[in-house]
This record gives sequence, structure tokens and C-alpha cells, in this order.
Amino acid sequence: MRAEATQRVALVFSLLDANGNGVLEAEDFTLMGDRVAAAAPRAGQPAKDAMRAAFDRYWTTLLTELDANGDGVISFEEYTACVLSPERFDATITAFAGALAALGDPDDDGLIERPDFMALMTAIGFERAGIDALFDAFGPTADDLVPVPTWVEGIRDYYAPDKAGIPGDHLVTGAGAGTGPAA
Ligand SMILES: [Ca+2]
Ligand SMILES: [Ca+2]
Repeated sequence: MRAEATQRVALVFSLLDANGNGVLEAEDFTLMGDRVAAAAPRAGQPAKDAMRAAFDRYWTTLLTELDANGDGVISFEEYTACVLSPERFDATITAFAGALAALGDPDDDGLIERPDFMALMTAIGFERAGIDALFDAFGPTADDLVPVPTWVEGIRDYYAPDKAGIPGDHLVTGAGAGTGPAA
């Protein structure tokens, strides 16, 4: 696994641990779903419900696939295994990415506006500098818009174990992370 992939996964683990107790459990994904839905006031209720459902599915997949010691929570060590077998998470990540991007496109024109992107990514917990750098790396149009599929692909790349130098790496450097989940 690439070092960049390890750093990306470490960062997202720390953010997904929404209640900050050091492990992932159902409550984290409920909190995160509420937080992210609240960050998209222009989005419709179906899109918000789809986002919460995607977070629920994300948690169920983690519990099913990664709870090696069967204690009902996912430790950091258990979580890192998700990038070792990406094919087991592909459908879940794709659904998650689609739900998030849909939430970021409330006018349904297939394009993401920077303020909507910033609001959602801030709600997840990423740092503003990294979010801006990521949006820039997506190559926005002159009107500062990014196509929905570009973001979806960016989310999928984020979880890829063999990718480096991708737009998502800006989130890690922008957040000053890379020292692990306890940073
Ligand atoms: Ca937790
Ligand atoms: Ca466990």
C-alpha cells in the first residue's frame, strides 16, 4: 500500500470517529449523517435521506467486513484493512460518493459549486485549506464549478491503495495530517 493511501485512510478514520472515542461504531455514522445533511440546507429531503442511508450502509459494510475481533466496533487497525481489499468496498464507496455528490448539487445541474462543496466537506471535518486545494485540483470551470462525476471519481480514488499524487492527497497535506489518527 502506498504511504499516501495510508495517510488518507488515517485521516478519514479520525474524521469518521465523530464522537471521538477512538473507534468506529454506529453512533459515529448517525452523527456524521446528521452533520452532513445539516450542511446542505438547499438539498431536498430525499437527498438527505439518501445520504443518511449511505452512511448507514457504510457502517454496516465496515462491521460486516472488518470487525476482525468481533467486538462490534471498528478499531483503527481493523479499518486500515479496508484499503487492502478495495473490491469488497467498491459498491459501498460508490453509493456513498454518489449520495454525497448529489447532496452537493441541490439544483441538480450536474455541477458542484464551491460553497456547497466547502460546506459538506467542512461538515465531514476536513480543513478549509485542503478543501479549497482539492476543489482547485479537480480543475473547476471558469464559473468555478466541478462536474459531479469528477467528485465521485475523486472519492473513489481517495480509497485506492495504489494511488498517489491524486487530488484527494490535498486533504491530507492541507490538514497537516499524516501522523496518524491521534494527530
Ligand atoms: Ca467513535
Ligand atoms: Ca473490532
